[in-house]
Amino acid sequence: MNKQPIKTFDSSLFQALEKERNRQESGLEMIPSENFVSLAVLEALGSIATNKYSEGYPGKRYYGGCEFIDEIETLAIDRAKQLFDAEHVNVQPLSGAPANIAVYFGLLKPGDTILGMDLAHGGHLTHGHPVTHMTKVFNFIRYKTNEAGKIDLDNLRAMAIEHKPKMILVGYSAYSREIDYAAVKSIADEVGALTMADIAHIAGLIAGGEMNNPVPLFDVVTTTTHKTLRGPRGGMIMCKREHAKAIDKSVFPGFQGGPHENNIAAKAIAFKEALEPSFKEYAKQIRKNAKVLETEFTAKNYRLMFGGTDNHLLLIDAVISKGISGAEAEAALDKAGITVNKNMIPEDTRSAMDPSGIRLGTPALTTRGFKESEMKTVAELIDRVLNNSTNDSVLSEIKAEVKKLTEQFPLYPELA
Ligand code: DSN
Repeated sequence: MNKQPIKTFDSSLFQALEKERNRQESGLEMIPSENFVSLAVLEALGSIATNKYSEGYPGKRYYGGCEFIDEIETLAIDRAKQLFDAEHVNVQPLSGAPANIAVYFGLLKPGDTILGMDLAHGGHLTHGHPVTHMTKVFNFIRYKTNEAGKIDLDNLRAMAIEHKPKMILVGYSAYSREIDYAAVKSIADEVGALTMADIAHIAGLIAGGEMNNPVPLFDVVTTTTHKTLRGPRGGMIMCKREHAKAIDKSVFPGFQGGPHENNIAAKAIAFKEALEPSFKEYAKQIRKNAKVLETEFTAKNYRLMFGGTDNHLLLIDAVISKGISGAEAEAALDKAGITVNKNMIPEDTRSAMDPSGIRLGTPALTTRGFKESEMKTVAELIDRVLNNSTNDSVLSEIKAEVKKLTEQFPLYPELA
């Protein structure tokens, strides 16, 4: 077995990792689905739990030697149940897309209709975008936000009555408003549909008590664990007891093989962190920081989709706001050390690779320690970038300012 650390064993990989560490340390990370995990989460990810095969579930494995792996997985499950008030939890999904696919196959039959939100209106690829394989198996009908940027519940009800879905799916990737789960549940009950929420983006805000929790109400709720929840890259399914067997069978053996137990160990750590009182403060601050951006960009006459934000993210029309495309805005911000992603906006007339919008969020900067005053500075920096998107010397100057700002909030001094 190799006994050398990465640094001496593989200088090519070491240098690439160091460059990425420096990028994370010296830039403003504003992709709303990204975050920075604790050293304990990193430690669990790099632990010996990666060595073990453990197909099955705690107490019912297909391999020997799983008694301690069972302890690890049970800790993750119990903590997730406590965090979200869940009846049943499966922590094995490798990420959000596999979690969603496992739910579709676990609770539905091929050909069944699913009512999900359109991608350009804030939905997710796995909620029925035609480029995904799942649309060959299930009949996805996609609803949209209205002109006011809200989910029109009357229209959702009319669509549910017309299409008779077996499942109504809420929970979004670029939608910035709260969701009325009770109203959706009542529409689903009226047409005999199951309810599913994909809370990947807002799981940390729900765990921190900052947003409505669909888990006690809905049939099934999926999430990733690496966004606002601030855990390792991975997925999770929470459901009512009556669906537990179908969901577990669908994840394994239906869809996946051996679970990644190092990852599940890291989920257990992240859930313990999310149960600490300080996590509530973090969740509150994420929203306060997003509100500062909303206020600052509104004052600068930006076009904010959905009229602003209730959560951690903003979707901005870069074309109307600044006369440049989302891709141009993303590229200019990148040159200045500010990372966001280009994004479609509702009724976008441009393509997915060169859409009209940019999506930005506050979780990673909040983890870093940014509060309201720093967010005001961040809004100023972004505005200057977008006003000078083709002026490389101004963008370099801003990059230097970004670096100075980040130096006041070191991320992983222990790893330097
Ligand atoms: N890629 C994630 C996001 O950025 O929202 C969703 O899968």
